[in-house]
Amino acid sequence: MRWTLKPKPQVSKVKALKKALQVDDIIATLLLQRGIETYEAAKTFFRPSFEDLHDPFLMKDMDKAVARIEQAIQQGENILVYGDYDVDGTTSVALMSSYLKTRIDTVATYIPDRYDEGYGISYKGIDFAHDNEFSLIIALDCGIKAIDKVAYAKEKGIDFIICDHHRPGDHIPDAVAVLDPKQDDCKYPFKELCGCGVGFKLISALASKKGQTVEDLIEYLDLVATAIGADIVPIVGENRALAYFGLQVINTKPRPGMKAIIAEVKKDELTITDVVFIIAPRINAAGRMKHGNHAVSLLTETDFNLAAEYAVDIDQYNTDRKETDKRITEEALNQIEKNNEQEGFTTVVYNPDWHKGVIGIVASRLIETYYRPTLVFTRSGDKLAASARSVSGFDVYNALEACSDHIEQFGGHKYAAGLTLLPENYEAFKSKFESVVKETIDPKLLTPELKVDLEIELSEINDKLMRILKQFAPFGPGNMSPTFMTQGIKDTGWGKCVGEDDKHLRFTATQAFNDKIVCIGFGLGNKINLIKDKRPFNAVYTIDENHWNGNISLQLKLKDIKA
Ligand SMILES: [Mn+2]
Repeated sequence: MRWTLKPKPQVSKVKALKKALQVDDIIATLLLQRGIETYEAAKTFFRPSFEDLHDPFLMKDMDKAVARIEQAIQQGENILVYGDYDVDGTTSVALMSSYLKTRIDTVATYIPDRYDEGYGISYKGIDFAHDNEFSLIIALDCGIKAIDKVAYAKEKGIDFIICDHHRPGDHIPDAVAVLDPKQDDCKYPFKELCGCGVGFKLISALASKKGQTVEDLIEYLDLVATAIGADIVPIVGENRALAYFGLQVINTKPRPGMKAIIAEVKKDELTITDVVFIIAPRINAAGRMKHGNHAVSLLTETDFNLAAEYAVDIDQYNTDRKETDKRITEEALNQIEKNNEQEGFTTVVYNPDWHKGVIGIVASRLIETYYRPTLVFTRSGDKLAASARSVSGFDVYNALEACSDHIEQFGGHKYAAGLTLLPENYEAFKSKFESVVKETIDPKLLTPELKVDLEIELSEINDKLMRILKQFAPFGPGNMSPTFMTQGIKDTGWGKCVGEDDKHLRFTATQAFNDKIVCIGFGLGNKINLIKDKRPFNAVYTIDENHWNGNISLQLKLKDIKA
């Protein structure tokens, strides 16, 4: 791993912030690195408030969206809430449909089938709407590129409202309203909402017309926080407040479906990391292994006993998903070896039989072995479909755009995208993608980077520091858990490998005479030689609390060590 120390802020700025906040160098530095320079900014950071949320009507087309929905409610129209099958999509649909049902009965939901219909708005979905006399479709977490489909719906007399956060193409669909803060001409002050976040802005706008405030919509924030975690959007600005209050809902008063998912988790307080690793994979498993409708049913169920039954099914889908992605990852790794493709700038693998629901997860797993932009293809009807994942700092969406001659359709973000192409174009695409990445990637991006906020001494670690660091949460992109580096650490002599296959490393570290602290290094068992014989080494870590037998002690969670 490549350790990079973040630049230190100007000394004068550190001094000023220390004085304004009455904090020490470490805290002032960490805050400045996160762009927090004043007392006011620090107050917003440490005390998230509903006042941090922007007026929803600053978003382009919000007034049109609200007017059209109010009209539908007044005239008793049938409204179809349509969303993607992943966590962001299904939470968005759960949020929008349950809010609308407080206003009107004639609301239904539609999640496309991942295999039969694929990503985004489908003709089948529009035909369903037409056959069942829906006159308004609200699309969430998809739709920004659905120009033909929105036109098709219009011919059939069906209006569209689009709530999306994916990057727009050159043209936008001819919908009644297109809410997507990533449009260049949308002046909304925060561009990094997830799809569910855009949906939340829409229900906030609708509620405000009824004299309600955001505080009246708190019950929906467990969904928004889950989508923020799952969609890996930056947890800064408005997302920080939404995630903060959403976690409070998850931890105190989650909706029955959410409560059913976390019933078995033995933890006092769930964090965004828990949302990402416990809640999100289960919700996602429905769309991957069965159908996204099951996730919506779970998240909108008001009866806990029924929700608990749904949760059992969802848990089974998740177990199936785990087995499937493990097997396919092994097959993909074998394919890379067999074809002698360990070198090069990209990983591109294909097998017609691979399960389409897990190819994105497999792409992420392959990056753990071969750290480079990765595409995993499978067959989808008479085309090939792929999930793309990238390495930190490299924009895979742009790379795909440069290969668009060989591609039928593509869409997504900087680090994750999807595409389809014709089987006869696969080889040409594969070599083009390799050459595009080779020409455009900065070679240093091909070694994983470990970003370090600050170098400190072990003697500077204490309960007071930990108390303040905890208030930096919720953590996520844009506000990662503070990561420190200390040089010249030694093991006190009892360091050992622990866990299955001696995978992990555990020892007590000391730097000077009295500063002893327990260290745990997950996956670092193979580095035991570095700490033997009390040789000095350097470590990168986060500071963590260890709860044991009612006692709380500090420990270092190691990310890497070097001689
Ligand atoms: Mn999304």
